[in-house]
Amino acid sequence: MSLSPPRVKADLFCRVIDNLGDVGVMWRLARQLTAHKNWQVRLWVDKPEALAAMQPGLDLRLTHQQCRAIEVHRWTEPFAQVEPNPVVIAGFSCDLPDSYLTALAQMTQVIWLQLEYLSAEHWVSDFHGRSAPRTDGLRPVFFFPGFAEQTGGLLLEPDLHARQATWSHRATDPDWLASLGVVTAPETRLVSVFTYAHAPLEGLVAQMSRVEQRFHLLLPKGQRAPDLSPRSNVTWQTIDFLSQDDYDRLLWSCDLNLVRGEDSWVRAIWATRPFIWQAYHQGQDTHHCKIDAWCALAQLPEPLPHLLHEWADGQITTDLSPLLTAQGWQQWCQASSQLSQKLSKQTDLASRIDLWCRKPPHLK
Ligand code: TRH
Repeated sequence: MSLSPPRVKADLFCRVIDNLGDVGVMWRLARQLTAHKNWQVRLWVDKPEALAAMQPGLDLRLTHQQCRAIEVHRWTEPFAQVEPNPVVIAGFSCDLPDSYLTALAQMTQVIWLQLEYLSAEHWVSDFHGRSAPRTDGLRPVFFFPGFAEQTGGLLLEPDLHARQATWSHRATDPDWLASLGVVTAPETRLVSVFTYAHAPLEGLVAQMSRVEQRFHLLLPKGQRAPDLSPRSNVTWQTIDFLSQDDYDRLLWSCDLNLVRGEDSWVRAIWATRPFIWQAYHQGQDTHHCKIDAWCALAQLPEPLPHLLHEWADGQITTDLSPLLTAQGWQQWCQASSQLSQKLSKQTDLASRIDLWCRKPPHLK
């Protein structure tokens, strides 16, 4: 008989600034801690509407509810009078409510993690785990997800690869794709498209149209459709915005995934298929440093490194066609699969957070 470790009670906070990554990451983390680590999670989210898009069944009329064994609360101001839980995680280092912090400062044993943005840059290893003592005695710890052992790791469910293998074994279920309204001719490469509005989709489609190969693009509702002149070999359609679980299935079912931001990027890595990541555009070329770091780590086949920079900025001149031919494609598939396997070997983010909170290391 295996004994569960003692229950960890935690408050997770999420402000939906823009886009969906904030709540996407925090929901995934909440689910993993609850399902696999014996945590009891209270998730405070200021816009549950964003969560409802990826988690069907959430009732937006309620101020709080149980969903997948997680207590989901609408985070309103002024903040509810609640006794804080002994573990607190601020998603993307969002500010916590003043009244909550006052109550937190009166508790004797508190672990407060500021969960930061994901980046492959080297400095992340140096800053991960550092804390910043405050005048009220609280010591938030900066917890950086990342790709190296000295970071917080990546979100990866322990059973993800097994589920994915079962799925792929069924040759990426045509019935399931048909239930989304997707029916394609044989030998067509399916492409999932989730990019920022300025992604140069037309440029990519123009390159695809020069290859002897059929492509079919799947665009979730809300995604800008490419301005396509009729092409014989490149078609596209809109599909519903999917639940997070179905979005994973979509990534496993497609031959090429266009992803962005943070969470879909990581999911595309686990999907083991070729993908093109669009970094979130930041001022002062910050996103270019992130792309450089990612390309150095991932050892992407040429000409992807250059293309990713252009792709993020919304124009492509790089010729991707060498990777779209049969031989180049094989190379790209192999590189994607190897990368996924390599990164899967690391301890995942939820496990590292769990370990940190159960056995807090000496604070740096
Ligand atoms: O929405 P994003 O652009 O979010 C980004 C990142 O979080 C980035 O780090 C942050 O700085 C910026 O916002 C403000 O992309 P991301 O991170 O991929 O999040 C999208 C979420 O939506 C992810 O959890 C997957 C989910 N999703 C579905 O559940 N179903 C779908 O059909 C699609 C297309 C996405």
